[in-house]
Amino acid sequence: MAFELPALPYATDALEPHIDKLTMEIHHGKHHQAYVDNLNKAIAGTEAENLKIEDIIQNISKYPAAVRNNGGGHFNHSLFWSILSPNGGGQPSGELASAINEAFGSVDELKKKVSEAGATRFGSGWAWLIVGADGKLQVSSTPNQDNPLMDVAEVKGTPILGIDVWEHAYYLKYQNKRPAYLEAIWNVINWDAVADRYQKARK
Ligand code: MN3
Repeated sequence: MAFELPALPYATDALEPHIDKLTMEIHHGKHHQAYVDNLNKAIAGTEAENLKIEDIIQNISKYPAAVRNNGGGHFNHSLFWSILSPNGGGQPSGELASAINEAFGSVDELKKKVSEAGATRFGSGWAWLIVGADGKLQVSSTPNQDNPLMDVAEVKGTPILGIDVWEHAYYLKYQNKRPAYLEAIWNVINWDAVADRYQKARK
């Protein structure tokens, strides 16, 4: 069974002005589609065709680079679309808010740490908020299309929020100003979706 591009849960112009329509069209329709297509090509005729993407990701060291790059790309972007929303922004609540306050002192401090992780990632990659093996929240970043669920990750955990800092995620609107993109994106973060992933990661 081949992997498929998930539909966006909102229109491509819904995240304007923070993320522009053309960026969303190309990012979802071309970049993510290419990761899906190339992942399917890379696993064609192998037993990985019958696995869930999470199962492949967690054992990524057993696979060739094409599966790591494109499987990571598919997993990461699927997560990314799901934690953005035109009704996003604001503040997290409930248990997630308590956990953030405990780990970072405040939501503002968490945002600062994630933005810093993204801004200082040289080249292409991702900034993450993860639930570690100890159940605690942590900020990390990964290069290329790696992620914290991979067995090769330097800092391992279950990602509950991920921010794409590849130039294709922001260049049309923000050009070289990655920090401006990282500031704006908090206006469209879907904290309910992040809280949902937090609850699942803790089980
Ligand atoms: Mn991307």
